[in-house]
Amino acid sequence: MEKYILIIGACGQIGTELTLTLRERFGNEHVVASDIREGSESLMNSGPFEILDATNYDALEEVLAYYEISEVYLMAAMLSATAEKFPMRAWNLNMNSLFNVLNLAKEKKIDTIFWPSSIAVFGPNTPKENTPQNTIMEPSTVYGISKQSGERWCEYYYNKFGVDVRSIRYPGLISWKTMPGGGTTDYAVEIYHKALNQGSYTCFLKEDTSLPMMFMDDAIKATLQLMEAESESIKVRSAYNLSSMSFNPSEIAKSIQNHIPDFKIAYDPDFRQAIADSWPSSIDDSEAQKDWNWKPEFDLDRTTETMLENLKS
Ligand code: AKB
Repeated sequence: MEKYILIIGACGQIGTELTLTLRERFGNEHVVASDIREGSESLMNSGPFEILDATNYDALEEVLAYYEISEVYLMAAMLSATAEKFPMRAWNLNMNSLFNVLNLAKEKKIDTIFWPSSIAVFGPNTPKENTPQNTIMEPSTVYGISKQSGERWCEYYYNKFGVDVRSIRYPGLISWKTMPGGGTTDYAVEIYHKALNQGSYTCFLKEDTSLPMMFMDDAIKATLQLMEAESESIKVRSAYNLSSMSFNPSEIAKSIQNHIPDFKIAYDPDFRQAIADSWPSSIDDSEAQKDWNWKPEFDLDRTTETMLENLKS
């Protein structure tokens, strides 16, 4: 049977690339993009689009019925830096949108859900290096608290109601098609834009702050691999650890200097430093490797090459 897919938050950093990839794979008409605002031309012109607020249960139910949707990717969220400024708005968006899709799946109006978690579920008491799948999780940020609660609810809906919900703890994501917005790892995208446009960048994190990161192509590949895996092989119903590389601002600057020798970086840490300090610096993703054969393809230098090449053109 042909399936119809809904992407919520389709105009964001992950949503845009996910929508375009799913449209290539399943056909444009089979992938409905939705967001609270319109997105890039390539997204708007390649298939159906709906203005949709994911916290509005009735509106969501209507879109599901109209397009006969069976699979939902809920990518709408307020990220770590913005969530610290608007805690209640972040909680409302991040939790109520999730409850809406979980409850609609419980009512059998959705078959499968993808919901993104984050390395932000970990906190200052979590082991920092090679952070295991199961460990101390005491997030100290608004965003992290919402993601950790979300993970608990996903696992609960799976165990209690058989809802087929799947999730990944994304690291910081690096992409050239759409800018990220409101995250702590956003510096690793901004730096490429500034390197090309201005030849210099002032980083809001300290030079030795190492964080787990991933190039977008790997993140999309992982997401589709998880969604295509047989239900029985998915042993983790909270969210999977996922890893490809870790680096700090001085290391990404050096990687850029291999292509733009005059590139200069300065450091002026702000409130985002405390968020970054509370997160792991590297992640153990052996469960994802074991359960659905996860293997990344992009390291820092390949990421730098691809980012500079695409942003230049
Ligand atoms: C953020 O920085 O808030 C996000 C994340 C790590 O989930 N990119």
